[in-house]
Amino acid sequence: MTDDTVSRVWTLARRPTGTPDPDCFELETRAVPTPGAGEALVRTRYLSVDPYMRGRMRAGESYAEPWDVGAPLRGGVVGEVVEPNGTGFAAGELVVGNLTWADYTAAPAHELNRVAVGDLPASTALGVLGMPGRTAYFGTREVADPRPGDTMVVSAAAGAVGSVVGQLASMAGARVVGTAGSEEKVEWLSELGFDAAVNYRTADDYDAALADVAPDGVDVYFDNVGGALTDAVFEHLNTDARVAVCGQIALYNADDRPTGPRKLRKLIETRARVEGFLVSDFAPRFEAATADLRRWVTNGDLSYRETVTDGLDRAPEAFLGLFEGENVGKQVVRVS
Ligand code: NAP
Ligand code: FER
Repeated sequence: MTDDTVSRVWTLARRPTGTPDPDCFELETRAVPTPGAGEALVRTRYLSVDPYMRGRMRAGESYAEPWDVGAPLRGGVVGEVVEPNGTGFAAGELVVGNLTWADYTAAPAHELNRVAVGDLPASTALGVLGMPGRTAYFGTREVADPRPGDTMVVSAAAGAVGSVVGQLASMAGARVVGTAGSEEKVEWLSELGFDAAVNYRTADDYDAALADVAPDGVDVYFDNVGGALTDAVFEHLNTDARVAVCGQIALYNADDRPTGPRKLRKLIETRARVEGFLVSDFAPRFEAATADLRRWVTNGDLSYRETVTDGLDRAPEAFLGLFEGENVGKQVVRVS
């Protein structure tokens, strides 16, 4: 049982250089916040940890506002309204919002949405029915655009975004190849209906591994990873290939942009189109995307997994594990 008069809250102790470690985080005990006018008090059930948060640890990130040193960390939270305070929510109602890494957050009504997961677990509002699911939905359908007969490669394919991308690309009729960092993940990808999968950690030659799983070349690449793996995929792009740049997690801990042989010449030869995107670009259509995803999960067309770490005290550990590939599917922290 947690004490209901105090709220544990994680703050940023210092900005990291290179790979962050647990010393970057500090767990403080504060009074439970008093909601102001128009604010509800929310008790955290699940907290999301996501790769983009590495950008928030850095000063001056472009699309993710930096966290301030000494201030509470923020992130996706599913929680229970304990004091509605005139916001229109009911006590006990489950809401989702960008709240704090804490037991309790006071938040204005416009920053909270009712959890709309139907009969599915509330945690899915942070995963397959949340930001990562929507990233997969729009990134696949609007940016990558796989078509019947295409070969599509998905990197970090056993993660929250990648696992959904691969299944949506299969639904669109593409032949789907995933890359992931363990045998357990490769096996799961085959259960999800991926046509082939590569364990990039044990492949000593990415080029040969790709030639093996994509002998007719790559028509679509959904990139979550960047770095050497992406360099290798570029060499296999077909004429008129599409590359959706979703994430570059292999580079998030690098203080300097790594340089090396550049692969852009391949884009001239193939007339490939490379397009970055942010899930937030599609915000006006989030509700429709969530409704589609929920229907597909409910009727069995879309599978998902979650890696649940127990306890707010372990949130930094769960976050740092993303960079070691410790999660299968969506990584969440169960707080209460
Ligand atoms: P995730 O895939 O569930 O977790 C991250 C995974 O990345 C790990 O499990 C690990 O799996 C892999 N990884 C970590 N370090 C790596 C490295 N050095 N080289 C290769 N693989 C590495 O995370 P997610 O939330 O679904 O996010 C996936 C990507 O999408 C991230 O790059 C994220 O920034 C991006 N994203 C973008 C948007 C957008 O709007 N553009 C929105 C959400 C997420 P392995 O075991 O396979 O290594
Ligand atoms: C958002 C736009 C992008 C967002 C997350 C991202 C939480 C993630 C980007 C990345 O992981 O690279 O509005 O909301």
